[in-house]
Amino acid sequence: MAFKTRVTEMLGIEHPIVQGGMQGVGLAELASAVSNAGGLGTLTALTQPSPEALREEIERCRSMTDKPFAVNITVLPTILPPDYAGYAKAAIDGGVKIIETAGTQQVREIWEMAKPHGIKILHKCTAVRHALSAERHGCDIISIDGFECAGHPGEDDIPGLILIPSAADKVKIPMLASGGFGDGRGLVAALSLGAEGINMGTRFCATREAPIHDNIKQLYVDNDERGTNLIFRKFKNTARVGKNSVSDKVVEISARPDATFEDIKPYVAGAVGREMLKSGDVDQGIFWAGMVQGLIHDIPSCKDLIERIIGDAEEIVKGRLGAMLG
Ligand code: FMN
Repeated sequence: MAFKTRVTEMLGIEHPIVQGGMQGVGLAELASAVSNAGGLGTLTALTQPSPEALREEIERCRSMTDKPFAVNITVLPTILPPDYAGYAKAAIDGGVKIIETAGTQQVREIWEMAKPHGIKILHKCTAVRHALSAERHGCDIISIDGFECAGHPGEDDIPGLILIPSAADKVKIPMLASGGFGDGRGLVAALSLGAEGINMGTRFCATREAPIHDNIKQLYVDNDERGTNLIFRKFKNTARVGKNSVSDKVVEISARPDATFEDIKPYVAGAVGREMLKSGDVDQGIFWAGMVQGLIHDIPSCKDLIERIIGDAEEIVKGRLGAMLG
């Protein structure tokens, strides 16, 4: 059995389950495993040091799966912006059919580049108004990310239970529910709330194929739903990260009335966080994680995870909910 939605139709995938872009994690090993399991795997462009390296990673992923996969391009405010257009061109030239974008309005330049090539644009955002704006600008699918999510939940603090149906009331193009999803119950809930699939980040980090150290995978299992910290609030660039001694320290420093970004800078370097994913030193730096850690209890293969989610969702719809109807 499979859940057929506009998302599965548009993306040409079997199950309405997407692996969102993940800095340091979205490599060919994970993306191909998710796609081979019938979901949509995603390579993360900026994990590659250059557009040329992304071209090679796309080729590597294609050698590992003949199913569709996406490339995520995340545009964040930064002093020295990466060559976003170069990464977009690498994805287009590489024949990728789906691009996931996230971040500032500058993503529109990527949409303009990709659309003429028939590429489907999946845009991730955290507010209904941003979803409507993306729809107006020709995006194909919205990934709406609730306050529970790992990464950047925005500044409105609206959890998925409200955000997803609020968006579904207004957005006409198909939507993926994102943030806090990790099992079959979540998938059924997302479909009930008006989404046509789910996007998961944290849950896919705790899979066999995630190319990160076993200690970090175990951390996602050991942490419960309280195992995150919100950092960068003060700078209006809120990020939900895993709770450890480093993110605790950042929270502590940020609470000082006179704290500036310079005070926390030594603790939050992205390069150290990426190194931590490889070294397995759980207190080396900052790592991205969502509240869904409270629902993660094992480290399955992507295939077993996706099969379990679909099987459980089916059982809930046909069994538990069906029985309630008598
Ligand atoms: N989202 C992006 O758009 N770009 C990124 O580079 C990115 N890096 C992430 C790295 C990690 C390790 C994790 C866990 C998430 C990251 N995200 C990024 C967010 C995910 O794509 C996804 O939106 C989010 O994890 C959904 O919430 P969940 O973790 O509760 O499933």
